[in-house]
Amino acid sequence: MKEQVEQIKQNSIKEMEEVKTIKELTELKVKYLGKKGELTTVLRGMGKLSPEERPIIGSLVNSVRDLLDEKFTQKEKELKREELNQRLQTETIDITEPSQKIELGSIHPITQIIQEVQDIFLGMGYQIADGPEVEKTFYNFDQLNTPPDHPARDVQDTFYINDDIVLRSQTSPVQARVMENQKPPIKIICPGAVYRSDSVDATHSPVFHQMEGLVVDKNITMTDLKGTLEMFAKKCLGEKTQIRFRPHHFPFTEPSAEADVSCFVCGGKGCRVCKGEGWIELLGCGMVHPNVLRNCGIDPEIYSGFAFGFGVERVAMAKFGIDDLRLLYENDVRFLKQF
Ligand code: 2NM
Repeated sequence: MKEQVEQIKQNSIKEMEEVKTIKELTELKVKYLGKKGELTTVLRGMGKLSPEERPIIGSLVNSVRDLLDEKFTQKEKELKREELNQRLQTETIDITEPSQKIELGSIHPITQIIQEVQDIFLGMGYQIADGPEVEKTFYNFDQLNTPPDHPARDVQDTFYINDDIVLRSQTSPVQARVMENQKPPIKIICPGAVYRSDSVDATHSPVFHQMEGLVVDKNITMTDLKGTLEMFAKKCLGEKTQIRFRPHHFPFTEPSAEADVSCFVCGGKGCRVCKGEGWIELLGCGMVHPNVLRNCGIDPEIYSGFAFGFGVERVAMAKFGIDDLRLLYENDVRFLKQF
């Protein structure tokens, strides 16, 4: 029996040396040390031995098993290290390979117009101001000389959070806040989202974008307003563009006007874009109402100012020849790719 155990030891060590994979090694371990393995079988047969032989063979089997256990563990470590080396050899990452192409999008037409208008006014020394879209009714209306019974304050037209808070219906509350906090001279433009309770159609959306401008200083007159807006129209729509002013009414300006520009597509002859008119309505404007200045802590006896505002979507639609406002919000790549 002693020889049998020796033999098992020799054989298993020899076979272990030839093993190439973890799987083969596991199989070999079962063959010798498993429940029905060769060494276990020897232990089972010990009953036939004499009481003198039993402890000798027993301790021999145990020592062989310990040895084999250790050798199996060691071999397993070796095989794992080899497998890792193999993988490092074959699976190296080639950092010179071109990376996956990331498709670049384009700047949204609304953002393009905002950036373009910003550039023009930054070039004329204006600063960009912004403020909350969820605004106090006080700044959206009262400060802007829009009394409580004014139709613009109707719940039909404005989104009220409660009596004191609205979704701003214009960006002018930003300007009221600047006038409260800054001493003239003030030269700012305020781009941003505004909210009105309108149903969606080809020319209306409950959310759209406005760009408003404000200048307050000593001796600001209507001439400054007209010169500034003419300059803006030419830079934005082309040097040949003409501008005309029609009287209008806004609560926050006096006098007030609307300005049209000669059609930049047909030059005034009449076409699809200007609907045969030769002129396109561009913006609203006026001299800041003395009440507004006073409300915001500016003395109208010393200072005067002009303001203007227009819808960014309308300008984008005219400039890019887009005939339905809804296209601007659908984020259809086939549409956005065209600009
Ligand atoms: C417009 C038209 C006319 C305007 C007025 C003011 C302020 F704050 F000075 F009173 N901000 N914006 C204004 C004037 C806006 O948008 C069509």
